[in-house]
Amino acid sequence: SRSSLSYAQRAEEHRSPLVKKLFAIAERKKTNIVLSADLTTTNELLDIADRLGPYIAVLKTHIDIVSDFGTSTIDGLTQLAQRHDFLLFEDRKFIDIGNTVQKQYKGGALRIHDWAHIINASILAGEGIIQALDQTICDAGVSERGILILAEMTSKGSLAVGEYTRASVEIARKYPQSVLGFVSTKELSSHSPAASPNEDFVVFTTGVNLSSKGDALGQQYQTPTMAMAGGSDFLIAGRGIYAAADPVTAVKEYQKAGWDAYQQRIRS
Ligand code: 5IU
Repeated sequence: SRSSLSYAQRAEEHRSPLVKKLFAIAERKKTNIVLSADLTTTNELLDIADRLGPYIAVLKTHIDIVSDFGTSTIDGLTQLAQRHDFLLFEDRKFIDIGNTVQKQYKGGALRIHDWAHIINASILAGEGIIQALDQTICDAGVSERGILILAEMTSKGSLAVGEYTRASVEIARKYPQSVLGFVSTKELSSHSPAASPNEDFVVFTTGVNLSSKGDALGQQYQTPTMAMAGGSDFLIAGRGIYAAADPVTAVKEYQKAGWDAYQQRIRS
């Protein structure tokens, strides 16, 4: 099955240039870690991106929490992404009607389409939101842009389950040009009857922590090993890394745990 293939094998077969690039980065740097860099000033964000950049495949931002956001934030992130060979993922969680999300994505104060390789969106509003974002991506003609559908969430009592999660997979299948895969706790699609043999969605998993089981506000964690065994491809970790006493040591631990679990999976 898909989860026993290496990133290199999947890169070869994949139709998306962005996914090819992502898998190539993972192989080059031997990392499947996505740093959730939830820092609130440009200096802190760029400093952590510079120090941890060598050990991660993707940097995930919440750009609207950066209090002094501006051109230097975007320019800095873009330069660091090039220097350290990682992609940028803006965790904006688009959720409005198609017409509105196009404006939020393409222009606005945050100019997300200009700099973020990856964005994510919820299908609460129906398929139109994905159609709208897909249209923006296809019209812009920039090949390195893609969407992850939020098929599940890690917070306690999440309503993104069951039929909702199944609908996420069905909608994803209709937009192969722009939908790369899912944010979910586990692999979702390969067992479903409609899966075509060469379908290969990428699974990003949040709520990954080596030492904590959750936080006081409903976050629920699994370990890198559990997530990779469940078919995750990229592990998203925030406080477990950036809030550690020594973030560089922490990111190396997560990198090793994620890579060991990946190698074990492709061997079995
Ligand atoms: N995030 C989740 N759970 C989800 C989704 C996104 O935690 O289901 I979708 C985000 C929130 C935060 C990061 O930016 O991932 C997790 O951070 P910690 O590793 O610090 O909990």
